[in-house]
Amino acid sequence: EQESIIGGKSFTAVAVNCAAKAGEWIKSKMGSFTQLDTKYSMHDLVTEVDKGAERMIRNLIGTHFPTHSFLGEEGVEPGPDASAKALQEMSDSEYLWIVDPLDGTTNYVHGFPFFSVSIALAHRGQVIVGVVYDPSRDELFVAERGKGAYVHGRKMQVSKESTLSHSLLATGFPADQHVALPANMKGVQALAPKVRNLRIAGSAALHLAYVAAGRLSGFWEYSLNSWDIAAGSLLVEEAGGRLSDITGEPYHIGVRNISASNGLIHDELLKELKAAEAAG
Ligand code: 2AM
Ligand code: CA
Ligand code: CA
Ligand code: CA
Repeated sequence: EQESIIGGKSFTAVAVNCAAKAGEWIKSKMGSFTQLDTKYSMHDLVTEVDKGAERMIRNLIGTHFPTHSFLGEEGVEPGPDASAKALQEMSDSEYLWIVDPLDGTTNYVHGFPFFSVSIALAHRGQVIVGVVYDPSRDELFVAERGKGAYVHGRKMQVSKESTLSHSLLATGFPADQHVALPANMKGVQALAPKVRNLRIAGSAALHLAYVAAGRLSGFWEYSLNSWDIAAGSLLVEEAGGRLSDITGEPYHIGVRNISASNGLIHDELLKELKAAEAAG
C-alpha cells in the first residue's frame, strides 16, 4: 500500500524495511529481555534490545548504502549533549542516517505499549525521509520530503483545532533533571488548565507521529536528542503542521527543545511556554 512513495531499493524502502524488521524483533523480545542497565542516570535505561535493534538497523543500512554516515543513540557516548557532539563531528556528511532504535525504553521495560523505532535520513543536514514504527499497534508512519506523510498508505493531515482550549497536547518529562525538568513543570502547570487535556506517554517520536496523524493538536519537550525528533519532524511538516524550537526558531537537526503542532495553535503554545518560563 506504500507503493505511492516507495519504490524498490529507494532510501524510503530501506528505512521502512529496517523499521519493520527491528520493530518486529523488539516486540518479540518484550518481557523476555535479560539485561537492564542504566546509562547516564537512574532515569536513563538501556537493554540489550536497544543495542541489538540498533546493530540490526546499522548493518542493513550499511549493506545498502556503505558510503552513508550513521548516527544512532546507542553508538555514542551517553550524556546530556549526546547527539549535539556527534552531530558536530558528522556535520560534513552528505547522507546521514539518524536513528533511535527504541524510543520509549522505559515504557518497553514496564510493558507499557507505547514505544517506537525512529529512522530518518538527512541530506546535507535536511531530513528527506522519516519513518516511525509502532510495533505494538503495527502502525507505520512514513514521510518523504515533498511527497506527503502516510500511515499505512493513508495520507495524514494534522488536526484542525484552532485554540488551545480545544487542543489535546502532549509533552515529556525531560532527561535533564536540573534545568529542563523544572522549566517544563512550569509549562505543564501553565498549560494544563488551558487545554482540553494533556498526555505524557513516553515516546517523543511517537508523539510527533500522532501530531502528524491529527491525534494530538501539539507536542513540546525539552532536552531531546536529534534521534528523538528527526524522523517525526518530517512527518509533522509533510502532514501540514509546524515545527520550531521553543523560542520559535525554525527546526533543524540540532534543535533539542521542540515544539510541534497543527500550525493553528503554534503561536499560542509558544506564548504560554514563554510566559511560563518567565514566571520564575
Ligand atoms: P528513549 O526512550 O529513547 O531514551 C520521553 O520523554 C522521551 O525522552 C523519549 O523519547 C526518551 O527516549 C527520551 N529520554 C528519556 N530519558 C532520557 C534520558 N535519560 N536521556 C535521553 N533521552 C531520554
Ligand atoms: Ca535511551
Ligand atoms: Ca529516544
Ligand atoms: Ca532510544
